[in-house]
Amino acid sequence: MRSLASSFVCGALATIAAVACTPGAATAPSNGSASASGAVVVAVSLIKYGQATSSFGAVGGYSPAVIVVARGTPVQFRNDDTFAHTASGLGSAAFPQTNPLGTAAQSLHGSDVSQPDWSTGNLGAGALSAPLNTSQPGTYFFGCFYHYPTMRGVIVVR
Ligand SMILES: [Cu+2]
Repeated sequence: MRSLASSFVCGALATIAAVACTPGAATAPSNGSASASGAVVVAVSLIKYGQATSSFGAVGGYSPAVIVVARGTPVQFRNDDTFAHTASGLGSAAFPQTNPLGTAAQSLHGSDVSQPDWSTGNLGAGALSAPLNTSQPGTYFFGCFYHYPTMRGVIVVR
């Protein structure tokens, strides 16, 4: 079980490395944090990462949109668009039909995905979010304040 989770994380990191090497990609975040040690970085783009199906329903706007991590692995979000997004916890056990996020999601809230109201806050072009902890195993639904339900995904902490 542990090795399965580890290989998934390594695969995800390899994907991220490939994206980071894309010519013309933003090299420095315009705000936000440095990469945390061992963090899984989720790429964010309404344009690049289209709708996909998952066992949780439609997802999109994040790559990967279903993020599976071993407990304790930090997760960060990097905006690959030229306009703002957020990644914000929905605090629900499934995707709501309409956007439940209030304007509070536009500012940084919480530090762990197990907190129901966590949010990266506004991520400008190229910005990297503060690292979020994954201290509790569970399934955490999240979305973008501006673009839900088009932009949404799931963090699975094992
Ligand atoms: Cu968005």
